[in-house]
Amino acid sequence: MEGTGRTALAPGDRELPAERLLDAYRQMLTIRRFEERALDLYRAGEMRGSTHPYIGMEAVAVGVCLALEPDDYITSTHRGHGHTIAKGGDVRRMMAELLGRATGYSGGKGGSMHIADLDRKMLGANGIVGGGMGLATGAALTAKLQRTGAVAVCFFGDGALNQGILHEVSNLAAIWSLPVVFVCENNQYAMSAAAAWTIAGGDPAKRAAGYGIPGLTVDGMDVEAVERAARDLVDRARRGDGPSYLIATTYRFVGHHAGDPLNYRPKEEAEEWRARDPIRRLAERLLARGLATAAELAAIDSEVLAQIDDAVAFAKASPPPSVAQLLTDIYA
Ligand SMILES: Cc1ncc(C[n+]2csc(CCOP(=O)(O)OP(=O)(O)O)c2C)c(N)n1
Ligand SMILES: [Mg+2]
Repeated sequence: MEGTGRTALAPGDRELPAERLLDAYRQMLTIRRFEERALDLYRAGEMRGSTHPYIGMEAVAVGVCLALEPDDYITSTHRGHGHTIAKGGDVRRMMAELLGRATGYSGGKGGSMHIADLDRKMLGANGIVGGGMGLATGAALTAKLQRTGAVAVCFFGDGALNQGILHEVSNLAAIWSLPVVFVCENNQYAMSAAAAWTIAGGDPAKRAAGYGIPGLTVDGMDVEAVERAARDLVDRARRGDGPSYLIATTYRFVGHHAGDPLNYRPKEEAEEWRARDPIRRLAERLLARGLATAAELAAIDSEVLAQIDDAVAFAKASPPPSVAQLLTDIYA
């Protein structure tokens, strides 16, 4: 797998068992419904601070996390809800954090971009573009020195591809052969800047060659393809063969953040990507392969909606942080 290239596997190779695919479907739907509800709450004025929805990109977080073990680390971005849910995070505590309640992941004082779940080795969303890169590489160094066998995955966006720290960590991870996979979610835009205007050298996977590590590009709208590509790279890292790049080609169906007027990209482009909706695509495959019935998928949808309702009710019933908590957990 040295050098760069596209994932060579044909669909149908190394298929996941039905129950894991159904789990993937449920998780992607949980992310979608969580984000839709967060947008509703924002528009209703019930949420202070903005949020960056992961709608459209669900197959990336879920596909990669399907290839991970519970003790593997992930680092996240400002668009972190999908990563947290895919790593097994608690939607009640997430929703409580968004609504500024004391039961939230950061005691209700951090909001959307300050959600971490150390028990699940989810090392945190991050408001700093590229901010997870050093953390993931450090976690990989820890795993290597302590010989735990864990792998770290660093999720980041196409905008973060051009942050200087990526060069530093790629070089360090390569010379020390660290177990880290750098997963770029290339959703074509960094805020309103199109990736095509900002990324030099064309295919970003080729950049991996500069460090002598593999760089793959995968269809980020296909959860099975993402899982297969991620598994190859994660297994390789776990064997001690070092870091790699995975560039997942994807799209956010909605604005950069909840208040984005979305006036910078063609409607037709968005429609083309919507036609590749990763959740509908998996549903169609499950039905076509006889792995689920329409009624079973509808039941999952209802269960997911009930879970989100429950999370909102939990959050709304929780108190805001108390005055006594005002000066706890802060560093400045
Ligand atoms: C170091 C830094 N620079 C700039 C910003 C402002 N900012 C927030 S999100 C964003 C775009 C990030 O784009 P990308 O990495 O492609 O992720 P996406 O939003 O598309 O998921 C920018 C420039 C920031 N938060 N941190
Ligand atoms: Mg982007």
